[in-house]
Amino acid sequence: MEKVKICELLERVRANNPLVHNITNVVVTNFTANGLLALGASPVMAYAPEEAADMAKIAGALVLNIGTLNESVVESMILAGKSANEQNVPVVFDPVGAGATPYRSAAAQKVIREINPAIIRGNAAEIANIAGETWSIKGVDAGEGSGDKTKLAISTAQKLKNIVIVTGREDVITDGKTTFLVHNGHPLLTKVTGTGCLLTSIVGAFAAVEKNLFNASVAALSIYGAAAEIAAEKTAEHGPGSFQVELINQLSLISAEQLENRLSIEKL
Ligand code: ATP
Ligand code: TZP
Ligand code: MG
Ligand code: MG
Repeated sequence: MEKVKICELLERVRANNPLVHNITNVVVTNFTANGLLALGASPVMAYAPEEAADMAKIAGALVLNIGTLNESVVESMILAGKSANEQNVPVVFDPVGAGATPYRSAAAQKVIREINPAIIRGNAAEIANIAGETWSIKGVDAGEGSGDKTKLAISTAQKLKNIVIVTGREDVITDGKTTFLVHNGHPLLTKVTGTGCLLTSIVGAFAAVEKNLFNASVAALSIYGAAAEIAAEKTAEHGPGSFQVELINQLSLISAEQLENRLSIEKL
């Protein structure tokens, strides 16, 4: 994928200000809304079963995240997801902590079974769990594991017939046939909670403006990683708190020129 295309998609998000409906977790709600606003998208969080379907059908994308799930949230996800599927609104799913408890794993399976997420984004342990493979997990954080993340992503995409994104030091994006690695990013992203969740919602923002969901995903991950690199450089003398704020700043400020110099993507 050309760097110029990635820059063009960022401009499109900023110009179109797409509505992104998030049913997400209580830890990351504010951070996610501010990150989407900084990027140029328009976030809305709507959880009530009474309105979830109506909100999903007017959104540019629906993002489902099971970070702090309960029965009501799962019910809303299914209602919103079915509505989005009917209206061809792309659904992005973040199976936070799948594999950590049986309840979480079952909820992730239910979402995948009853609705059709176009894109699934998680750490290696979460993706392994939804694919029925084993990987160590501690709460919502991926264990190091010993498997091959690229093979895991490709086999999961082939099995589920959608785009699979496995993040970590390198990010893998695959539809089961074509696979890209994104090398952008910074270790400080692992020291701020919700950076994975925000990334999933940012994938939603790009999916809202680009029909080619594979290109939308590559753009989202590489821009996010590049913004994190700049934020880490600007706050090098400080800690994760300053980095979190600067990441929001850079999502808003990052320019096409900066992206040209930083983007590090690889087609396998
Ligand atoms: P976990 O809870 O296991 O941290 P997560 O859902 O928060 O998972 P991550 O895999 O941490 O998601 O991915 C979030 C962002 O952090 C991605 O942009 C990813 O590229 C980046 N990232 C994660 N680990 C590193 C690392 N060691 N170096 C650089 N970037 C990283
Ligand atoms: N507990 C439940 S959801 C959540 C925590 C700490 C946030 C996880 O965020 P991320 O982006 O997966 O690190
Ligand atoms: Mg994390
Ligand atoms: Mg996560």
